[in-house]
Amino acid sequence: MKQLIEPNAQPVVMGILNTTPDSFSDGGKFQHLDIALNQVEQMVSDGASIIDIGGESTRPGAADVSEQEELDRVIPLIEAVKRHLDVAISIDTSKAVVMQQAVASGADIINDVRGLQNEGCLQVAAQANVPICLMHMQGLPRTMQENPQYNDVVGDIIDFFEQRIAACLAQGIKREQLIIDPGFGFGKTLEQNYQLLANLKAFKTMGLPILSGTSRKSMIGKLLNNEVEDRLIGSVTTAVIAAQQGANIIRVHDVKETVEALKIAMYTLANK
Ligand code: YH5
Repeated sequence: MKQLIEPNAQPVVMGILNTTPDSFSDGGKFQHLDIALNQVEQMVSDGASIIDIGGESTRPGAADVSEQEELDRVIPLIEAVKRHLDVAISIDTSKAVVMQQAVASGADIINDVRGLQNEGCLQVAAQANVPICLMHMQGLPRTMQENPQYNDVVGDIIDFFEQRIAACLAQGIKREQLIIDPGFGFGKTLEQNYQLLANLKAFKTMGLPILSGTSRKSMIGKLLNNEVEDRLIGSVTTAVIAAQQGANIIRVHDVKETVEALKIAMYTLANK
C-alpha cells in the first residue's frame, strides 16, 4: 500500500472540527450539522487536507463519554462531510466500535490518543486497512497531569512506539499504515512538552510520518500566561517549530494562519 502521507512529504494541515456536545435544544440536529459543515468547508478552503472529527473530550480532567453518545456525535457528521465535500477525514476515538462505524461511514484515517490499546482496537484497525495515528499518552485524561514522570521523555516515548508498532504488525497492520504522535499535553509537564517539541526530529529515526498537535494547548497558555482564545500566535509558532523538524501532519484549530506560516517556513527550508 502506498503511504497516504510520506515521511519526507511537505507538512499538511489537519483541521480540528469542534463537535459541540449533545443537547440539540437550540436549533436541532440539522442546524447542528449545518454549522459543522460550514466550519469544515471553511477549513478546506483555508487549506486543510484532513479534518479531524472526535466525540470524546480528552482534555485534562474530562469525564468519559459513552459509546452511544460518541457514535451519535460523530457518525452523522462523517456522513454529512462525505456527502458534501472531498476531504480526508480522521476519526479521533479510542473505541473499537466507533472506529469501525466511522470507517464504514467514510473515515479515511484512525486517530487514537490511546495508541490502539483498548479492547478490540488492534483487530478493528487491522480490518479497516486505513492509515492509523498512534498517539502517546501517559495515564488517562482524568488524572494524567497529576505527576507525569519519565526517565527520558523522548527515549521513553520512542520505546512506547516500538512496542505499539510491534503489536500492530503482529495483528497484520502494515508499517506503512502507521503515523506516530508524541501526544503533546497528554501526561507531560510543561518542560517535558518543550523537550519533545525541541527534539521532535529524534522521532524521524523511526521512519514513520509524524503528527504534531499543540494547537491552543496549556503548554502555550502556561508560557504566555493567556487563555485559549489568545493562543493563536503561540500555536502557529509551535506549528512552525514542528514542521521545521519534519512533522508531516500539523493538527490545528486555526487552519488559515497555520497554512500561511508553514508556506513561508517550508519555502525557506527549500532554499537552504
Ligand atoms: C493530539 O495532540 N489532541 S484532543 C486541550 C487544550 C486544547 C486542545 C485548552 N486529539 C491530540 O486538542 N489527536 C487531541 O487546551 C489529538 N494528537 C492527536 N493525534 C485535545 C486537544 C486540546 C486539549
